Amino acid sequence: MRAVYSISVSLFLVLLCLALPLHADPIDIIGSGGWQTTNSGQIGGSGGLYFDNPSGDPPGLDLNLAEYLFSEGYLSFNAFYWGDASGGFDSSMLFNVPSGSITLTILTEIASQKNNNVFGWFELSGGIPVLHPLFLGPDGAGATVQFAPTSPFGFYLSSQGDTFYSVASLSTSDTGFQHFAVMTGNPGSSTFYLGVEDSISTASDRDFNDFVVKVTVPEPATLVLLLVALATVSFGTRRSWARNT
Ligand SMILES: [Ca+2]
Ligand SMILES: [Ca+2]
Repeated sequence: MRAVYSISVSLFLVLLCLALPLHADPIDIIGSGGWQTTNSGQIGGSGGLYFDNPSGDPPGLDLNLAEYLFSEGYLSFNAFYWGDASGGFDSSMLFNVPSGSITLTILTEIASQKNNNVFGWFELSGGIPVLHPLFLGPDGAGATVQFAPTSPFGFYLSSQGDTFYSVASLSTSDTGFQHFAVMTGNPGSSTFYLGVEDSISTASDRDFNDFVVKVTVPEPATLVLLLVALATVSFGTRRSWARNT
């Protein structure tokens, strides 16, 4: 009888999981854009994508965000970026992630202000951003941090008295211009890359390599639930079979 009860509960869990959106992406971007594919013809400083512009950094470091991620092997061609299909940005990006902590690791900062720039996440309280700094000026490549944001949340970067938000309408300068770019090898994976342009768009190279972080997010809970439920069914069935033989 207990075995029947156990199997019934397990089957209920499986059905519940199947009813939930199993294929929800680990990170859900709230904005007007979508995941778009890149290809070799779009990358290379041609300006075809809003973050793919010729970098003004010194020779050897003059790789924009996409060029940097490709050359270092973090991504390969036919990766994805968040924006519109013609290469333009989504001016307002907020993020939802499954519960659990997110891990950020600085990959590089190719910027004259790298020892002064402050990066963090923000939440909105009555439309006003509440800032939570994560990396201060001295933090550089290899620095890592874990945090558990309140979803939905955004990212910000403060540089030279300006603060740029992933909701560009909030930015203190260059308002409306998106200073953040998100790329991934697979929107269903748990790894994303974020690049930031730290200067106003009319006076910068728009290379988005000024602050580059790797973002690792938890797997969607529904998948974990399903695996637990399936394991429970298997265990209950085996116990029931063992008791009846
Ligand atoms: Ca730049
Ligand atoms: Ca730069």
